Amino acid sequence: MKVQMGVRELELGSQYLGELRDCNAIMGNLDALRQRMAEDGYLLIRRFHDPERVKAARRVLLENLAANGQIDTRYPLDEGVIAEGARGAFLGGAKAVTHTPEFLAVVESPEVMQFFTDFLGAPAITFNYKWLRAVGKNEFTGAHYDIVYMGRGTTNLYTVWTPLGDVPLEKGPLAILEGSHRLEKLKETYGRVDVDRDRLEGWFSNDPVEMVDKFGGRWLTTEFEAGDAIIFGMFTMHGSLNNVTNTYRLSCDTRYQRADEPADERWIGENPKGHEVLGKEALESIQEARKRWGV
Ligand SMILES: O=C(O)CCC(=O)C(=O)O
Repeated sequence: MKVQMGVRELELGSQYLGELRDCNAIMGNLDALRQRMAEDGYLLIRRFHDPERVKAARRVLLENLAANGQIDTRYPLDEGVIAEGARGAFLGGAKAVTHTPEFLAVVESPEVMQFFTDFLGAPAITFNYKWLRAVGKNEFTGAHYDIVYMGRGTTNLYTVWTPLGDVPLEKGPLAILEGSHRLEKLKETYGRVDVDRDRLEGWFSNDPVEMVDKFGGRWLTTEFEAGDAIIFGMFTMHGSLNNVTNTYRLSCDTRYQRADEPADERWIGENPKGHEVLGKEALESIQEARKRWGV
């Protein structure tokens, strides 16, 4: 099967694209989970969340998109069909959606918080700011490390990527570059960036083939169902396949860390201030920076 990722078409099962493996068989074994995270740079957990709660959060988001004229109302709302001429929406920090009981019941559920308290070995907190995405047709996320967006506190910080509904390959699920959390030169260069301080765009590449040819490994992805989630660290290179459908790919990404470690001040508190520069000013192109770093 062929899929689109950034500027390339890739064949699933080729040297460029394989399948993520889930860790459900070792759930409950903390040592094994920590070892798996160290080895793979991610944990794919099927039914991490209650699927019914995910569906309720999905509905809240779809109602918000419909109220903004972004849904084609000739189809059932749950299908999330994109209105003529509408594009994707980034609703990061939009508390009217991200702080509804339905949404918080997924990303701040007692089960999720307990998972991180156990995994991290101390009481866990989550950033107040939540990243929420309705990805439109032919849209995708370029390859990046999350540290460049949220590296002012502890690096012992984890992302949970939660699809809000089923995300088959054609809807543009998340993809991870195998072994990228061990690429020391990349971590020492690109991995030291703070997009706001350095006024640098955050995506490292739109070209998944270039990344594999240069750094090795394969891109790994899978079909997600409502309730599934993938957890990864700050130095795991990831992006998404392209959404090639007429329906939105809905997902959120949220962050978790130990309460007793410093947190990036842009993302916590009652009204997190968010990025200082990204999205507000022209930034240096990553191509220039990559030449300087030699990566
Ligand atoms: O959902 C996406 O397209 C990107 C998500 C992402 O970059 C993240 O979870 O850190």
